[in-house]
Amino acid sequence: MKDKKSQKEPKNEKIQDLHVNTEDGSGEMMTNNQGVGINDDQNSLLAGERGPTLLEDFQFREKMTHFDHERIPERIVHARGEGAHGYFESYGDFSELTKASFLGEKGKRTPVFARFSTVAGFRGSTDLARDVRGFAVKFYTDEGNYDLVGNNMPVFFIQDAMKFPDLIHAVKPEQDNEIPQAASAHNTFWDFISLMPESMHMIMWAMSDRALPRSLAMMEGFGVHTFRFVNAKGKSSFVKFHWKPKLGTHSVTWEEAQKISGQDPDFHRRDLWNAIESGNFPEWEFGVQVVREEDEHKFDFDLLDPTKLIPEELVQVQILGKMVLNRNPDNFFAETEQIAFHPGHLVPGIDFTNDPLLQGRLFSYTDTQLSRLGGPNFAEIPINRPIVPVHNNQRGGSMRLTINKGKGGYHPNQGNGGCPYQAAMADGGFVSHHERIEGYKIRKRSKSFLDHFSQAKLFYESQTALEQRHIIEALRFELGKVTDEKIRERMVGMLSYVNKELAKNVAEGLGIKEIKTPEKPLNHSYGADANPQDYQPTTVKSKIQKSEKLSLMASPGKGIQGRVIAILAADGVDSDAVEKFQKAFNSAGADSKIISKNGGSITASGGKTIKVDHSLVTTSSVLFDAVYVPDGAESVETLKDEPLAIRFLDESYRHYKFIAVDGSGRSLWDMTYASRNAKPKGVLFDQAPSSFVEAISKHRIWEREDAKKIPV
Ligand code: HDD
Repeated sequence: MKDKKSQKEPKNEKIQDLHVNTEDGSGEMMTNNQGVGINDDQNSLLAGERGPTLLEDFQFREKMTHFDHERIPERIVHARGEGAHGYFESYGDFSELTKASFLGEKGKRTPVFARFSTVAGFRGSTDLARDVRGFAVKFYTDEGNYDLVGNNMPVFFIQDAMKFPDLIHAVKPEQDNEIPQAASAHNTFWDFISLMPESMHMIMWAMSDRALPRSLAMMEGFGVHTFRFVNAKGKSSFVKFHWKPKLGTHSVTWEEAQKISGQDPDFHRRDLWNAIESGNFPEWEFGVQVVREEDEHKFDFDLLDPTKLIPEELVQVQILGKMVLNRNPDNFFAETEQIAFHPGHLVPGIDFTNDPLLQGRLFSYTDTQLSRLGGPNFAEIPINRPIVPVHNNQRGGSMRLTINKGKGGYHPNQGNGGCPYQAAMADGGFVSHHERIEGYKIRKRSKSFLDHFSQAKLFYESQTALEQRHIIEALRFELGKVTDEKIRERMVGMLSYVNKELAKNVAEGLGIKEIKTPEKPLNHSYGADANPQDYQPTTVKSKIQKSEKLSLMASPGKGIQGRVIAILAADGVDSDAVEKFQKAFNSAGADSKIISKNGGSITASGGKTIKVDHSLVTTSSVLFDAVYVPDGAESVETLKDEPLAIRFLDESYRHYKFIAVDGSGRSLWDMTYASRNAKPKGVLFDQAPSSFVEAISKHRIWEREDAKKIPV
C-alpha cells in the first residue's frame, strides 16, 4: 500500500531514506524481535490448561515488556502536535543574500517535515485551545539539516530565556490540582502576565483570533527572532522569517472553538490529515524581511528584542520559495513524536543574533531531547537523521545505532590519515559569522528593550472593529476565569497602557468600576544591581500608527480549498442538486459531507442511493464551514421533524456561516429562529452552486449583525 503511494509521489530523498526503516507486515509471517516465527500470539504458555503462566514464556515477556515501555515523556511545551512530509521549493537563486544551498537555485526542491502544535496542553489535549501554535520545519538539505522552529505569532511573551520556565509554569495547569488543561484562563497565568509588562504585545496576539485558527493551513508562521543571512563573501544581513498560507489567514470564533473541543478535539489534526489524503496539499510561501547590517539601529525598537516585529510597511516581505506538505507520516510515534527540532540546527548561510531569548533556546532544545528521547543519539532516529552522511568522532551512548569502523574516534589522528577531515579543508562547512563582540559580564536588560506598549498598541489599533471586539471578549473570558480580584484589577490597569478603550471595555465585562492604572515600577526584572526607576517601560512614538497586515482579514486568500460543507439531506432529496453542488465543491478543492437523521444511506429522488457521512447525532455545525439544504419535499419533511437539523442551521447562522437553501428547503429554513430576519445576510435562496462557492470564499459573513442574537 505504502509503496504504491510513494511510487506516485515525486522524488523525495527523505522518504527514500526512511524506507530502510519502514516495516510492512502485509503477507508476512509474525516473528518475535529476534526474527523467530510466532505460532500463537494470543495465548500465554501455561502449566496445564488451568495452571499459572510460566516464567519461561519469552514470547509473553517480550511482548509485555515492550508494551510496558511504549511511552516516552511528552514535550514539556508543544506536547500536542501533528506533522507531515513535503518539500520546499526555491523560487530563485538567492545567493546574494545567503549561501544556504537550498535557496541557491530556481526550482530546487528540499525535503521537509513540518510539525504544528499547541503550546500549553498535554499530548491528548484539544486542538482548539486558545493558544499560540508552534510552526516547526525541518529542512533535510544537501548541506545537512536546518530547523526553523517558529510560531504562528511573530513575537513572544518574554525577552529573556531565563524567564521561560516561569512563563511555562504559570500557563500550565496549577501545580496542586493540575487544573486547567490546555487553557491560559486561570490565576497563575494572569498573575505572571500582569507583572510582566513586556508580554503585553504578545498578549494582544494571543487574545486575538490568531489563537483560534480555522485550519493549520490557514495560519501564518514566523521565525520570531531576528536571524542572519550570510552570503559566500561573508556579508551578513538581518532577516525575519515568514510563512504565508496559500489559503489565507482564517479563524473560528471562540464559541465555535469551545464547541469543537467537545465535538472533535482532533479537529486540526484531522483537517491536516484529510487535506493531504485528498490531494489538497497545504501550501505556504516562505519570505524574509531583510535589513542591511548598517540599518540595524534605524528602527524605533531593538531588532534583538523578540517582543517586537518589523511592520511590513517598513520592510516588505520578499518571497523566496514555497513549502508544500504532500505526505502524511506512516507512523505517528516514529515520525511526529520522535522528531527533534532545535533552532541551533543551522546550515551555512544562516546564523543567529544576540537576541537573549534565542540564545537561551540554543541550550534548551538539545537538553530536553536527552530526557525526552533517552540519550545523546537521538539524531540517529530515522526522522531526525540528515539525508547526507554523518562522520565525526562522537561514540557510544545509549541506543547507539551507527557502527563506526576503525580503531580511532579522535582527532587529530595519524591512524586514519587524519580522517574524518575538517570541512574547512574542502572549503565547506559552517563558519560562525564574524561578529565583533566586546562587553562586561552583566545581568541587565538593555534599555533599548524597554518600550513594552507601543507595538501592543499598534497591533490592537491595526485590527478591524470586529477583531478588536474579539480581543475584548477574549480578555473578558480569560480574566473572568481569574478568581483573584487583585490580579484582574492589575491586568486591566496594565491594559490601560495599551489602549484606554480596550481597558474600559474589558473592565466593564469584569464589573470593575474604576480602572487603577498601576504606578511604576511595572518592571520587576531589571537586573540585580540596577536602579528600578531606570528600567521602567518607556513609550516610543511609533513611526506608523497602523499596520494593515496585522489584521487577519488582510490576507483572505482565494477560493474555498480546504473548506468542508455540510449537506442536510434525507430520503427523497433531489439527487441532481446534490451532485451539482458536490461537483462544484470538489472542483474548487473543498469537501462536502452528507448529513442525515440516521447513518447508513438514503434513497434520493429517482431511486439513487447516497451514502450518509454523518448522522445528526454524531456531528455538529461547528465542524463545517457552510451548509446547504437541497430541494426535495420528502427529505425536507423528515428534517423538519428533527430539532437537530433546525439547530444546525441556527447555529451556522450564529457563527456567521454561509447557508444555501433550495426549493422546498425553504420550509425547513422557516422553522429556524434566524428566519425571523426577513432579509438574512449570507443566506442564499435558489442560487447556482457557483454563487455559493463564491460566497464561501469570503469565509464568513461577519456583517451579519443579528448573528449573536440566535439563542443556541
Ligand atoms: Fe520552544 C519546543 C517554538 C521559545 C524551549 N518551541 C518548541 C516547539 C516550537 C517552539 C514550535 C515544538 C517543536 C516540535 O514540534 O517538536 N519556542 C518556540 C518559539 C519560541 C520559543 C517560536 C520563541 C520565540 N522555547 C522557547 C524558549 C525556550 C524553549 C525561550 C527555553 C529556553 N521549546 C523549548 C523546549 C521544547 C520547545 C523545552 C519542548 C520540546 C522540544 O523543545 O523539543 O526545549
